[in-house]
Amino acid sequence: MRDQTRLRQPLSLVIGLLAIGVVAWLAACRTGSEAPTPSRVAPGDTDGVIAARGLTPDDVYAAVKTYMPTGRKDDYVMFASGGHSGQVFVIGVPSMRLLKEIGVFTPEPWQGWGYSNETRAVLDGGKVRGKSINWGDTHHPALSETAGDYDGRFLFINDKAQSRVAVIDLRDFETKQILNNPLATSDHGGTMVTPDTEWVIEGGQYAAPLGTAYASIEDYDAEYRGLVTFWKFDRGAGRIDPARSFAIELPPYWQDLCDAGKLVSDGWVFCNSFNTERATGGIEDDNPPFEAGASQRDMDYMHVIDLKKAAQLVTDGKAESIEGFQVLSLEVLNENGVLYFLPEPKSPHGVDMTPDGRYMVVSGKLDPHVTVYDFEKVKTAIAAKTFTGKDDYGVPIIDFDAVLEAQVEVGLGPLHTQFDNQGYAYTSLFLDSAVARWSLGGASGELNPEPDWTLVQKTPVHYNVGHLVAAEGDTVSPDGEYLVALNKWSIDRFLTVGPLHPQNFQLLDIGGSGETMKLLYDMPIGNGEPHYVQMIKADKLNVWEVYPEVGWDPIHQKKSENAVALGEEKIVRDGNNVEIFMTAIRSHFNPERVKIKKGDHVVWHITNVENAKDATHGFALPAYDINLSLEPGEATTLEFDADTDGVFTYYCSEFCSALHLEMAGYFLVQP
Ligand code: RUQ
Ligand code: CUA
Repeated sequence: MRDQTRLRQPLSLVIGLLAIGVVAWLAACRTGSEAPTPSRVAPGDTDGVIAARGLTPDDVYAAVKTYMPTGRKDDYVMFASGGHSGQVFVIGVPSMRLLKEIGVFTPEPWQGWGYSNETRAVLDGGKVRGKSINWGDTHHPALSETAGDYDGRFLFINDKAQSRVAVIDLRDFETKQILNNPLATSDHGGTMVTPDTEWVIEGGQYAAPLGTAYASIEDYDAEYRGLVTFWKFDRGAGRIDPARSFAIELPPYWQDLCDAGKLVSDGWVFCNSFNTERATGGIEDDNPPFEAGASQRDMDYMHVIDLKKAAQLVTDGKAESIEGFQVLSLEVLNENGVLYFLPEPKSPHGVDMTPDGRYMVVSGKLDPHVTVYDFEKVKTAIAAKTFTGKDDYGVPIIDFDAVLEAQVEVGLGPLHTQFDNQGYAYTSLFLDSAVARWSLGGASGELNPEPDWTLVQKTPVHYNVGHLVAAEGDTVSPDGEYLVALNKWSIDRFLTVGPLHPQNFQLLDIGGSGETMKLLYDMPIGNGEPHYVQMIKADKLNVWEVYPEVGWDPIHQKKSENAVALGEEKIVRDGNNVEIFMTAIRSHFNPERVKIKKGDHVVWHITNVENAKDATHGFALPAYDINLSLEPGEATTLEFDADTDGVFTYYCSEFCSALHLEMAGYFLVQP
């Protein structure tokens, strides 16, 4: 019986294949007169492909504009926040290829981020009240600047969820420092930098008692406070210095995005706020929900901050200490004329300085205009005390009409604005799902052939655009050329990958004065929700391809004290402490056998002694939750208690050579 079945199978297979063949042949006959399917276009027949795929001239233009022949490199690099992945994405423009994900707030095993002593120490810098937090909600990356222009040296990023900031060194694209703001539970308007990166700005978000102490929500007005923090950046050390950093106490509004002044407005900082209604929620107690309670007033307050004066007050010892952090109280701010409020319509979100530093552009989420303020007029109003009164916390309110330059009707749900090199601004319209291009007027309008402060054009994007970015579009010298719309979700744009949809980055061509913006590329982001992106000319980056010296400690950017040289491999036991000195080289670890006893404390130093570009090794150790990435020249240390006995094989987790599978060893833990 069994044999017969086996014989019958090939026969039925042949009959089946014949049947499929006949059907296919019939189908081919029927479609013979129609356009050829792509697979039947001869290789090299470009016109045939265009016809077969039904591409329009615009499609072909977009393809030609973004395609990178193999080996050719992108003109621009985007640094995108990774949203609630806690990381940063590095993307080439115009190809929109993902080049790297940088581990920041979230352990990232493939790059060994959070598994070695060195990287764990960086993550531990972001402990919140003694507790390790293994994720973040990154929002606003900020490239370091010199004289208001990107200098390609550092990148900063915030964690909205835990009020933290991180410093990334752009020589090796690795995170070097994470700090928790001890005063706040959340932030949003960070990170932004001042024109020479002396200060990294962290704008607040949800008001709470300073120092994260407890206070009843019934005591909101008296006990809850807003906050903007100025972290002092030490460029030489490549670190923020918390001891020289300070915050300013603010009324319990919800501070949002900030931008630093530049050129004529250098030394000043402008931050939006919403919920100046001081709604405290509580629908369960018949209070209006936040969304209604926080949107009642027609105007909220831009916070106009004299940062130079504030820093001087801190130097003069006028700050108090809360949770060990320097804070200038509202009283000190008011006594010394550091803080002013500027009415801004309506539930504002983005505030963006024009490239010449002359005008602040504000978008009110519930107002179809962008509102443009003249900084010179603001200075005059402050000097002449052209105020309409004070808020409940004693902060002077500048007369709106005295400083207003223009309002441009751009469309529904304006959020963020960037600039190009032709005198245009670009504002994202969340509700319209469009990008508005409008011309700058006033003193900024010189470059511009169009009339002042006028909407020029709107281009639909797909869809719900949040931030947008133009090439170097928030610096003193924007490049124009490319713009990317950061759209929330991507319904109908890509193959469905389940109910959690990717986000969509859309690349637009904005080169050419006054011409129509053209859509060039859709890029799905299948990881977190990137909020903001900055785009830098690629040739401004000076990135190492291998570490400068074998035995390098990337966290401290110098040769490691724990570097292990070839020939110096050893295992040293001192009581229950076992210290392993290991090298990695194609294609072996040395030693290949590590024998210890259960209960030993293990300190394991590994140095990748190769410095060829293609010689990264991994180090995977099962059951102990360890994976390292040892880039060429890198030295690292890991430490753990051997609390599990057994036989464990460590191996190299990067395919480094033909004999990569042989790059392994035995970790023998005796009971
Ligand atoms: S936000 S979509 Cu976190 Cu910058 Cu405006
Ligand atoms: Cu080293 Cu694989």
